[in-house]
Amino acid sequence: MSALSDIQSRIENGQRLSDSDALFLFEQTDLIELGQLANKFNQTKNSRSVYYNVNRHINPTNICVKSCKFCAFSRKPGDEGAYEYSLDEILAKARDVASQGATEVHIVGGLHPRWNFQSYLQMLSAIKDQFPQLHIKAFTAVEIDWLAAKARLSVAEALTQLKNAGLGSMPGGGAEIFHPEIRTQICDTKTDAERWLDIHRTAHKAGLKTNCTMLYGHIENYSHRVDHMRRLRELQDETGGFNVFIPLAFQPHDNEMGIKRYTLGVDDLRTIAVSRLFLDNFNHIKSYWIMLGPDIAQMALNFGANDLDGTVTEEKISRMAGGRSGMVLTKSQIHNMIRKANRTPVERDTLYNQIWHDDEDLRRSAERDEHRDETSMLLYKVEQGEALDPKQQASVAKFASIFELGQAASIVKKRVAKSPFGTLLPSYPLLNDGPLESLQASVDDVFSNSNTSHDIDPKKICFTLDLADPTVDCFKHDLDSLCSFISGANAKYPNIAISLQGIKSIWKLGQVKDLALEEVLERLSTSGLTNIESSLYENEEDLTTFELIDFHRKCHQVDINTIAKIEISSTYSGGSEPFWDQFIYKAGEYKKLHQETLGLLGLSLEVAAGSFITPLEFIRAIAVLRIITDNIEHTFVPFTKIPTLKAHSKDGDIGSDPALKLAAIAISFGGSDLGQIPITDSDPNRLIEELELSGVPTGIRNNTRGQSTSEGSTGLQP
Ligand code: V47
Ligand code: SF4
Repeated sequence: MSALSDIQSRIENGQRLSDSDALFLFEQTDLIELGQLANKFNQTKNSRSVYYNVNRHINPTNICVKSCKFCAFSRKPGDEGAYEYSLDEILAKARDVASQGATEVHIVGGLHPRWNFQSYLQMLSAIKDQFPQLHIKAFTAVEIDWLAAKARLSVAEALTQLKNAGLGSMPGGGAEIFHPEIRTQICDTKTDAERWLDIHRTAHKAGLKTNCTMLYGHIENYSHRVDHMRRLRELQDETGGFNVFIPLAFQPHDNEMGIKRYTLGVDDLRTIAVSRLFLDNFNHIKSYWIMLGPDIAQMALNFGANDLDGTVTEEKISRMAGGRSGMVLTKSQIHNMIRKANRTPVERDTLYNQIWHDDEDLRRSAERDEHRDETSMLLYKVEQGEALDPKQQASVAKFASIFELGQAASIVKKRVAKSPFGTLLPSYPLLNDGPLESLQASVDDVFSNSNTSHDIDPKKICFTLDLADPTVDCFKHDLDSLCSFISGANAKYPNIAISLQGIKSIWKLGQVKDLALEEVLERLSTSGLTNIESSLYENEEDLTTFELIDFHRKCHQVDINTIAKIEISSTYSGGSEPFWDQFIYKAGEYKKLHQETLGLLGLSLEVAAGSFITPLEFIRAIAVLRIITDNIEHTFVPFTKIPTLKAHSKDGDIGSDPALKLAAIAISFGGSDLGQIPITDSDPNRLIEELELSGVPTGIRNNTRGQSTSEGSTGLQP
């Protein structure tokens, strides 16, 4: 029995995981297998429900006597940016949120040197008096420790007084990483692990429920995370007082540790999944969208998390540390995220009592479950090499578990893609609206390496000429110049890879000269062109599927390979399903074309303009496409077109691009190629590093002359 199936059978028998099991899950388990286990375990506890609440965070002050090294939020009195709200300001925020139907205020802040215990009691009782409907979840164990010490009270006495003034429960902050090896390095003067746990023990004994957190993704390793979670599990065994566990993804701006990297998306999902399996005595695992970003937070709902926190207005702690999420999600945005993860939204209060759910959602969930046996059986057939008919394809697209889809897609990918890698292609966009000579000069520049902004072997670069790029003008109406540029470049640099992009534009090239498309393509082929792709700028919707397929067929007939774009669409209304039937039809047509011509290098998945497709649906579409087109080598997932939910990124920092978190996941679920990475405005090495750290072997596609074999997994060094 493999180590994983041993763990699986122990989980099924209700046995608890050991520290070494958890380490194994972190370090050695395939992402899909781990997710599947955690998802199943979560569903035994919470069925399909995903909880959220309507709340507001209030951070009354950022003035703090401590100087935790990871903290970008705190200021010393008088520092620029230091603030403290008056009681009236706090009440105004509470009023605002109460009027919007919130059920909770979440209050945490710095350890203010001058605020005394009485002022905290006053804050609680004023809020409770004016807004009795609000549950007050306030003050981390670190704040309680500080307040009690200042008031010369025992923790138990301080908690009793705070509870009497209106405290309803305690949030989970301040836990960071318990292990002294790490704690002494990141927050050495803060309440230590034993005391943090003891304060929560005391709160539980006083009848207060509390939450708990773990700050990960800085200098800790997996065994520190496991140690942290084991201590929480032990206390939960003792008291049962924890509501929920919340892994907090480290936000890397302005910290004293010199860390600049955001957590990896794959690591976020692993952490959620392992915590779900290891913390068997916790009912709830929170996918905190403020720190994960809404994209990963939504994915996490299939990896063991069953709570999205809340609508959260004005959260400053992660925001000041580079948190990329907008600070507010509306109720309907939260509903959409949950529904599009095939889950049922349930509004809860702080203590997880249900406030609202929709019977229609429950009905839809039950309907999905009814199809599960059928879709498992269908995907088993796919794994065995059988093709499904379109009706069966639609059934798996709509109802199969994302993990079974991903597993089947990975098996198909292994069978068809010549290399096991996730590949990408450094590209040099030829942007030129001047004379032909200057375009040739920019190719010369790259080959002579006089352009020093990259260190990539020019033979590995694909020169892209996108006829639909609005900034490129030179060849739009001039087939002769285009052909002479291509043949000139080929003569000078044998086997140079030129990718001509823009199907509608190539079509038009012929029309302005009254040439048949066949003739245009013949001339391009004769000049040495081997590769045509869809343009990222071009929306192909005014060409019919028949016309598009015919275009590709004609290219293949003159020995030009193509990459076709396939779009997944939906109406722009949150709850609606993607239009799977259309997608499946188009994918099937491309499959037939490739059977006939063998000319497709791959299909490139994109979201149609005006559609609302969430990352989970996009990942589903990757797997569906991989399964249907099981005769075509690549499923391209162009990195620059991965859809992300509304999220902010800090200017110019590729590390904060939410798509980076999704790239490795896309490859794990059947994508085989991340498309072209323009070396002029991003750094392909950064993406490769990200993928490799995520455990996805990655290579550069060797695209000289359109061949799509990839090589090596060692980045871009020649
Ligand atoms: O204790 C500080 C963390 C915590 C950073 O109980 C950082 O429902 C990431 O505890 N990157 C406060 N994290 C937030 C917190 C919390 C949040 C949401 C819900 C609940 C709950 C609790 O934030 C701190 C610290 O661990 N933190 N700086 C940072 N740069
Ligand atoms: Fe102060 Fe909390 Fe920041 Fe530490 S993490 S410096 S205790 S506000």
